[in-house]
Amino acid sequence: MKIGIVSDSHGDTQALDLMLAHPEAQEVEGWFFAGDIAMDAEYLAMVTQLPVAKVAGNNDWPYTSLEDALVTEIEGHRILLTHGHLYGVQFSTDMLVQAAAAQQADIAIYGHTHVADIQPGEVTVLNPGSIARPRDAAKGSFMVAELQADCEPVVKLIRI
Ligand SMILES: [Mn+2]
Repeated sequence: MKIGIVSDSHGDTQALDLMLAHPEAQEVEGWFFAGDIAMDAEYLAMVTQLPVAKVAGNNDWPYTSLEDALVTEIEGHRILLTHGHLYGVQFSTDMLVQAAAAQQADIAIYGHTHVADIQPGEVTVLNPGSIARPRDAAKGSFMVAELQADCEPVVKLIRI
């Protein structure tokens, strides 16, 4: 199953539209939205009619009902989704990896830094970068990950 991973759109639904128009986005069966801002995750769910897992970012404080972290199981993988600001990801992903391991998750998805990151390992750490306000390139980015049981995820970073 292919999942889409996106973060930090910060209200720029045009960037989400550009992402959805990308051929790589066509095969996605569900989206993971790593926060900032929650309304954009709702927009994504509305226009795609697909399930969208979402968590609160540091700019999502009005959405008090949103979780800071979520664990989802897909194809034998356990995925921890969190924005990352509560795990010090500006400095290191060590705390995030520890949190994922504590939840028996083998994949950790975060955002917040607006810098794409792929770290293979016992816990595969993924940050799709920001779709709207990238700090690592001129163009925004998202990810598509193919998940199969008993296989490492196959991850593509895509710029819009
Ligand atoms: Mn943030």
